[in-house]
Amino acid sequence: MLDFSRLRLLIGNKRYSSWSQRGWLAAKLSGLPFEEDVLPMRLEGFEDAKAKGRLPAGQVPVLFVGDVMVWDSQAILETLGEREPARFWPADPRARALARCVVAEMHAGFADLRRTLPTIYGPKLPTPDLPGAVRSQIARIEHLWALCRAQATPHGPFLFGPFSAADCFYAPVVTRFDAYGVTVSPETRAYMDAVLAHDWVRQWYADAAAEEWRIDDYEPKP
Ligand SMILES: N[C@@H](CCC(=O)N[C@@H](CS)C(=O)NCC(=O)O)C(=O)O
Repeated sequence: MLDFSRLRLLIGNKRYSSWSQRGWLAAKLSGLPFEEDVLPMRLEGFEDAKAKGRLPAGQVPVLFVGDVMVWDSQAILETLGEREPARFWPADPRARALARCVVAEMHAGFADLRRTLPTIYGPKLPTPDLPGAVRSQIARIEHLWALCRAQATPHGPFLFGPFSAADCFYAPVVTRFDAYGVTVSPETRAYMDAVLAHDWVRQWYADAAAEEWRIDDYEPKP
């Protein structure tokens, strides 16, 4: 048995860490109380956590469920989702299979997009030149979101209706599209606006804005 009464989430800087945001949104979605430790990347606390074995893959996020370590965003989603399946996954088995596919595709893919539009929560940036591979990945994501919306319940504006596991994984894509002013369809924009207006996403931006750490390599170049 896992002790879900003792949850501690280790994450990176909210300004820069999209994988942390996925784990954190999953923790919020669980509805369970959790403690969060922000370990600023490239600074002593992060290195110290690595040295002490608290970041087994050298990366964030890591969720401690009691004394059990879960060290990857998708594993965190699955672990919390086992405890609260109705909050995480659609009730309909076809929609649920699709939700698992889109989460897995996000976790495993879209490397060109992630490289070309690096995560940053706060500034609005000019749209860079988008290579063909990135444009294809954006089109693929818009297609996936449309597939999900076609199977969504009427109970909400998110991928499957209410905010769920799939939204935890695509919120950091929404925020990227928004930060870099990526041109999208009106349906995509409506989904993005719903995500950006969600309380947890707004809280993430507010927390990111309050951070003082800056990593030059991750800041936009003039
Ligand atoms: N596959 C991992 C990826 C985690 C990841 O890349 N985390 C980045 C932050 S967003 C990290 O910890 N980087 C550590 C570093 O750059 O030192 C997951 O899904 O959790």
